[in-house]
Amino acid sequence: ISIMATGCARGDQPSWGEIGKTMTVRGIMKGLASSQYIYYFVFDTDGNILTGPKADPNTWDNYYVARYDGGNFYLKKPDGTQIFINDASATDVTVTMTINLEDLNSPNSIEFMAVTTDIQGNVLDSLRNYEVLNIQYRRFFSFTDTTGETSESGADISRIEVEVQF
Ligand SMILES: [Ca+2]
Ligand SMILES: [Ca+2]
Repeated sequence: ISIMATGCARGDQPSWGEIGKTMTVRGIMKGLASSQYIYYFVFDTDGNILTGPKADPNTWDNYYVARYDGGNFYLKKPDGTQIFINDASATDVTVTMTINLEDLNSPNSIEFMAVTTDIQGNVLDSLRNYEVLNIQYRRFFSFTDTTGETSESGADISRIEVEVQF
């Protein structure tokens, strides 16, 4: 097990193409995904499963925040830097982002939250609670979300799937 942290700043240059571990997150909505909404996947990698992201975007300063926003995919880091997520899509009812785990500081576990908002930032749906992803031991996770029934079905999270590729 490597415990070496990649602490050095690498600027804003994406590191795609490196051989490494990636994690694909799929958010499956009830209706068609749309650029009328912002889709967030939030990752807490502090190693403490007792803390994790809540639904309120104003509380995410210490987390890695991936989002689909205005047709582009971004990953914002706790230090405020932001990179593009190039391996991502929003097709039909599914928003998919593949993230290099090095860009999350190579965690063994992640506290994960998914949230949708409108363009103004009002939360439309989220998971009921954050989910703990023990990616050291498991490669696939699936969560059904039965909360957040909204007429805005494109923002109503139905299921989240997370797959780790080594
Ligand atoms: Ca935590
Ligand atoms: Ca929902």
